[in-house]
Amino acid sequence: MSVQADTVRLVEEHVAIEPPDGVAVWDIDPYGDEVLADLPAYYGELRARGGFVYLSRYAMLACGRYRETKEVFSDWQRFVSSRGVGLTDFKLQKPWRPPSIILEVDPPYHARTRTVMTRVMSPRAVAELKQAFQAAADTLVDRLLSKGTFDAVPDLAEAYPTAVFPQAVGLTEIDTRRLIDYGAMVFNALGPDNALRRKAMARGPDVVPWIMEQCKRERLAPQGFGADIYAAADQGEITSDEAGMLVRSLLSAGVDTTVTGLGSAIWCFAGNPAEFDRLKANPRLALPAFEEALRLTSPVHSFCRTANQATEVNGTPIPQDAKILCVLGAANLDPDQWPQPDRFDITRRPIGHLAFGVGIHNCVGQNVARAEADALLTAIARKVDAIEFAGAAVWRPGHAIHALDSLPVTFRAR
Ligand code: OVM
Repeated sequence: MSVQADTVRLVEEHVAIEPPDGVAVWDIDPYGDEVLADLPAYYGELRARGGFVYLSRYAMLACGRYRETKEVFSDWQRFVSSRGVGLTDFKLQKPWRPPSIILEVDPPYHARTRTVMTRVMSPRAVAELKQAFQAAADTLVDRLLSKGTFDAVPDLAEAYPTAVFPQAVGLTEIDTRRLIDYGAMVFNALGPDNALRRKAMARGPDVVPWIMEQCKRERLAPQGFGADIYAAADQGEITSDEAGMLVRSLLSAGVDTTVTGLGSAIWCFAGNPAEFDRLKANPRLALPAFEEALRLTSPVHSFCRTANQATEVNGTPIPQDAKILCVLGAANLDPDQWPQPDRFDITRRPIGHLAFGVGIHNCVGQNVARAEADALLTAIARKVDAIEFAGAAVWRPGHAIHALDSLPVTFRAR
């Protein structure tokens, strides 16, 4: 009886579709504790069931094979973002916050905001931050070496991006906890209204007003991504309200994601000491190693799209209005795309991985993320002789983020 009531409530937030012909029906909850506790196992089962599966609990589709996931993500005309990239269809239900004006919009409007953000975080703009990023990485790694054993989630993965990214944005008040908790809200809000989402959202009254305040022009330093965004408003490219919303996007997408990617990269090296030896022998592998860690661990494991028309993908009919859960983490481990997909190989150079997405909405901050990873992994390659597990790594359930909760490690000095 409660199952029935629950099912009805869950599909209220988007259009309930019928299972298309030939698509396997799967009665799991992809946002349930068991699935989120072991994502790689779920990825394999999802791919094995077909190019698409019908999730009966949510009356929606999911895909996890590389080919289909890439096709859905690549076509913004058929698979729109303006109806939300989580479970909620913004056509049917009001989102929890005003929609992002870059992520949750379609062309032609999207091009206006995207152009500004692409320029603000261009390779040239990011190159100017390299020295500061490297100095902060060197300092942090020295501090961690003097500790020896530490939890790499708070002490490294959270500590590094929160030491460099808020400064790069130009925040004048830095509150690590609120920045991280806002990310948890934004990403967990993409899933259903379950205990996990409610726990993240409970931080809202404290965190949201603080975030919105930091997006104001008068709060931002005269130099940084924030100031550069407001300069675009001065040029008449966007309005100053839009500038504030784009700063909000930086704070939504720029912290949790990099925290997660860097923590997972350390996990990859702790579990693959021979690959760490290769990095030490050639610190220029820092960036290719980070790409491979992204492919292997997919910090953003899933995002949705909504079919704006009836269509077909690789022979599967897709009904109009279908929500599609695109499981990027599964596509990044698809054995039809990646030889020995579960192997961490820092010279693989995994071109085409979907960890930054693909298509017009692909990560606009990826140059910043890579610069952070390059600085940190280069410092580690130069200064650390060995990375060893000092306890069990624990993963944290997330509706869209696949992150470590705890990673006890020991750094041995070179
Ligand atoms: C945003 C944004 C962008 C990318 C990811 C994200 C859901 C949010 O513009 O607010 O996380």
